[in-house]
Amino acid sequence: MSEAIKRVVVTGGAGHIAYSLLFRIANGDMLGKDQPISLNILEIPQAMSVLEGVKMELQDSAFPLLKEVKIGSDPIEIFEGADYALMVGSKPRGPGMERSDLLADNGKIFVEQGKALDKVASKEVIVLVVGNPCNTNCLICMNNAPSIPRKNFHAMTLLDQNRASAQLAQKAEVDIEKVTNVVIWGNHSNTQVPDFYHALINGIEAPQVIDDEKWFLDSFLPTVQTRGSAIIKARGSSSAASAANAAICTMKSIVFPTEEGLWFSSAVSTDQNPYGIEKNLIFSFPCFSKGMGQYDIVPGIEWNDFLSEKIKLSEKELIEERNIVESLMAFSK
Ligand code: NAX
Repeated sequence: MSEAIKRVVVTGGAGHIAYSLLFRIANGDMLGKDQPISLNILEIPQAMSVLEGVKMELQDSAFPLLKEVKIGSDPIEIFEGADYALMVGSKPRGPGMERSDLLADNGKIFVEQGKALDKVASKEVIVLVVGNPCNTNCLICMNNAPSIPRKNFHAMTLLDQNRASAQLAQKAEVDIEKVTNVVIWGNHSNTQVPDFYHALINGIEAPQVIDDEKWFLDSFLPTVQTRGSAIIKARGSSSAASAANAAICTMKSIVFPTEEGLWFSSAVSTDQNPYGIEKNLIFSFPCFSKGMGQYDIVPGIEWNDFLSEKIKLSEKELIEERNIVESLMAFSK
């Protein structure tokens, strides 16, 4: 028997990440090769002509799983019946723009889109926010969609996890699959904490395999934390294909069960977190999925003094971001 069609929303459909993302979703890389889908793609009116071109290319790819492509600039129309929403669209930081201006500007997008999800999406919709500052955008979106379970909101930190895994694999000269259990704690920003202490290489803790503390502190950490800027410097625009890949891997990790003993990083609601992080934030933790979007934060990972101190700094940054956008949310502290 064929599966019912799932409705996948992608915002920012004329942008760089979407151009890598849409074709892979349509090919079945995200929800599986037996899951027919329809794509609902949102853009601002000024970018609709580009999006028309993307739609034509999606049609010309003749993907067997792609049953319908709908494009538009009205979130209410595009989010109707959404089962999965990948929120990529946002404004880039312009010249002379402060981080607080970016937070406020993009925050407004996530007020409108959160309300639209609340009104017309499936009540089981799984939402992944990619557009930056993704943790706080996701917090705004979640707080403007009170009829959707707060657990269904994620912000993307799996690209950071993949970047960290790649650094470890290169240093240890092992295949990338031999690196597991990397956690990104906190914010998707320079304060993120890529946890090498609990990362495993061939099942052994990374510091036992790479006996070089100086490398971890002086090379590994800053490389992962500033990888986004390094890519902008090298290619003149920000990570796109690797970000699209991480978005697909994140949704897959949420939708399909996690292998016993493994975990994936995702920034999720702190409402019931086992690490004492302040409530009403979107914070990256190790997560374990039981399938169909049902996941838990993996408890019991011990923090040494170094991790504790860094994780608290990232929490502080997220509280500061929340303070800036407080007026965009109707939630009680
Ligand atoms: P682009 O500028 O190429 O594309 C963004 C698109 O969003 C544009 O086409 C724009 O018209 C559209 N857009 C703006 N406002 C919109 C709205 N209200 N509704 C719908 N669409 C809207 O950026 P791209 O390289 O695709 O990056 C998209 C976002 O991902 C950026 O915010 C970027 O910072 C963020 N990233 C997040 C990453 C993460 O790991 N979480 C990594 C990659 C990337 O930096």
